Amino acid sequence: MSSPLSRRKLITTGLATAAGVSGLGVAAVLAQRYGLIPPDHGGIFGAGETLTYAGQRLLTSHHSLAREFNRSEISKVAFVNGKPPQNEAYQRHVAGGFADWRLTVDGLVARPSSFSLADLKRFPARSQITHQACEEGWSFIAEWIGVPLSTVLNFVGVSAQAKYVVYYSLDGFWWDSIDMPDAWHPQTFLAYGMNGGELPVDHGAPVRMKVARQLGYKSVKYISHITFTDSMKHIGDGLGSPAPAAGYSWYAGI
Ligand SMILES: Nc1nc2c(c(=O)[nH]1)N[C@H]1C(S)=C(S)[C@@H](COP(=O)(O)O)O[C@H]1N2
Ligand SMILES: [Mo]
Repeated sequence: MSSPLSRRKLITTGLATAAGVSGLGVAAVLAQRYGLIPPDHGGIFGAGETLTYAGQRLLTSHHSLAREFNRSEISKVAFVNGKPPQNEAYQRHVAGGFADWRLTVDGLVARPSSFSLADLKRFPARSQITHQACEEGWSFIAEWIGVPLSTVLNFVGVSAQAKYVVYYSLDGFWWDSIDMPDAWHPQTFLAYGMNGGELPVDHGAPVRMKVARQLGYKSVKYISHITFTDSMKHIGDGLGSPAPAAGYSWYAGI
């Protein structure tokens, strides 16, 4: 077995060669060998997306943490992107304090489940004070309180075949997906609290995904359904997220 260092060097050289000398096709071959093809690998930017994603996954630890801050560093103003769901169902949830809201978890799991907000709050709570950055250029630091997605993964018994977690907003429009390393990552949360209080409606009440190591658009608000799959082919347009169609990457690591 080669040492991690030489393997890393080999991979670095391989990726550099792929990018610079022999064209991006080699990167795809390398990524294919390691099973690191992102869902948005097609099209004119696809080779670049594959290079970024495979490079990240091969060269950086799956467990490296996003920086955490002190309470005194929490931003005075937390920006908001997008509007709460405009449908009547959501208005009813808000009026009823989310008592009837449920999070459905299905797909490649041993125990498909449905959680109320109270169910989620019975799991051990965790918090993180991290930076949220939007692709539009603004960012803020906030405290997010919730249950690590890994806790739910263990509870539902996610299958070894699962490659992606797909999550949907109850606005019926926003959705996204992440790979299993980010799903198991200790800073990937189902967040139901913010800055010491309940998660505000503007920030995704009752529950949002919080993916600390990727851009804000991966942190979908108003989550109501999570599913596990081994392929993105038949989900949405097959690209893993609405982001690629809008010119952004599926893998938005920061
Ligand atoms: N359901 C839903 N989720 C969403 C959005 C949205 O408009 N609707 N905006 C996304 C984008 S682009 C960003 S940057 C963050 C912003 O989160 P915030 O409004 O809590 O700052 O949420 C993401 N999740
Ligand atoms: Mo964003």
